[in-house]
Amino acid sequence: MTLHNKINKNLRVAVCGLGKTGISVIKFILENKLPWKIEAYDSKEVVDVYQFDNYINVSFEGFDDSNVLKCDLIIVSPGININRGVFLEAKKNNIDIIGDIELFSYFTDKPVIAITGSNGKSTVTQLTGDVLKAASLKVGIGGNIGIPALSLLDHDYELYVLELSSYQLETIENLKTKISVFLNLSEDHIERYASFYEYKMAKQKIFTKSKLCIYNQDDINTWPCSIEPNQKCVSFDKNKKDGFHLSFCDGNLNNKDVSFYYKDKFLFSSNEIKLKGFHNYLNILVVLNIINAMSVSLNKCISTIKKFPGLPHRFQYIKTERCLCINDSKSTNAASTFEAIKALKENDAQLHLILGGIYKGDDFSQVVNECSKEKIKVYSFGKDGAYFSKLFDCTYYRDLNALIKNLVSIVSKTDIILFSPGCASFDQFKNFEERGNNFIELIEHKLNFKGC
Ligand code: UMA
Ligand code: ADP
Repeated sequence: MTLHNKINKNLRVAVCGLGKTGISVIKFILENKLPWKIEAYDSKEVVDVYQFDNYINVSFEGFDDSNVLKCDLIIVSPGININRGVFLEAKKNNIDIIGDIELFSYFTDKPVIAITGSNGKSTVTQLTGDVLKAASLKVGIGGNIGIPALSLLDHDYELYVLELSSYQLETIENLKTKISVFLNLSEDHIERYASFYEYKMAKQKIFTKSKLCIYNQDDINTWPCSIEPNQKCVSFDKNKKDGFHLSFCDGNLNNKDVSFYYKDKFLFSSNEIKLKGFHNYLNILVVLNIINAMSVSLNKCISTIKKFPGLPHRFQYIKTERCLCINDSKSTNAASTFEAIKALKENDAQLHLILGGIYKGDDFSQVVNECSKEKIKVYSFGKDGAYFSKLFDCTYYRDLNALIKNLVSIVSKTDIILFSPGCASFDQFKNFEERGNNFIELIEHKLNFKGC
């Protein structure tokens, strides 16, 4: 009997990990009165779980607990690696291990649009949700973007747009999607995957049961690896003249004036939109392809695209009296820092790049190359700042405060400060949001803030 057919049975269920995901799983099971006996596990105390005290058993001793192996089903949070310890043992014993997205899939028959990739997921997820809302659809937006998918099921949505990480995709089997998008693939999460191939194959799972698979023509790793005859595939491609594409003034890829076309019909130009940077033009091409597949009015959607300011901490422009600053705190890998630099290339301004934090082991050689070619001044900070100081031959500061204090005395009005750390933030901050807000606060104080 498949797990999907067992959900109405009396199951003993272990919920492993009690962050946002685990809490949403427990809430969902209790609110929907599934006849399951819940045991909740985490490796540290989580006070949020006490709200369910009367209904579940809780342990904060980690997962290597013989009780986990006595369960019929294990529901893991995305941050937990299922290729070690008790989970390997559970697999040997044929105990089902799923995540919240798989559970979500059992309880909805509404269309799902799923987005994955190494970079750009949140931007594309949010913009897709926003344009479909503008087309009068009731859309639930969630997943890795920060709203657990199960929590969306309480609402009366007619469609879901989910951002899915490779961690979440590892544990899906049944999820059927109307559209799945694989944006791009670059080295990331090296600590979790034995190889780049393993990381790629986790992401490829997004296409398994998708009616329409959208992939990146310029990134072979995103091309669907195995497709059934009933599945359709469409690529997004800046040069796709028989679909949505970009046209560059003088044919120059880095030209500021970029036009969006559908076949030979002009749609809008980059001067009319708020999102900046070539990577964001690609993100918009993806959204246009989704709109087309959903058969909703292109005109209504285009006005939403034009107004979309982008998400905070993603290549976010901040104007100060002293110079332009860009908060790209969500950049946690080399690929996103590289895109940010590329996006600013056409400016003749002196660029000051700030990077550092916890280095995740990915390849920064392209960034190093670009910085030396473009005469970009680099400054590093944080736990692995000393490593970057050697790599870029640049000055290292222990923290952002000291770094900005020094930078203030150097920058002139035409310069640009780019805060694109390329690293995880947990050495000195709770998350990338706190890191970005700290950057904004510092420049607000020291450079006279004028607005975003
Ligand atoms: N835990 C353990 N042992 C472990 C790992 C975790 O006990 O080995 C416990 C922690 O003590 C904590 C809980 O598990 O109490 C946290 O679980 P989690 O790390 O899965 O985090 P959640 O709060 O459930 O948030 C998750 C996603 N986190 C991760 O994938 C790491 C969130 O993405 C997501 O927004 C949320 O579900 C809702 O879907 C964050 C993220 O960093 C933003 N994602 C990665 C990324 O974008 O690069 C993939
Ligand atoms: P994700 O959810 O995949 O982390 P975000 O939209 O939050 O993606 O953006 C994360 C980082 O990647 C930011 O620094 C942003 O400027 C950059 N970025 C956004 N879109 C792309 C893209 N298509 N290619 C490369 N980098 C991108």
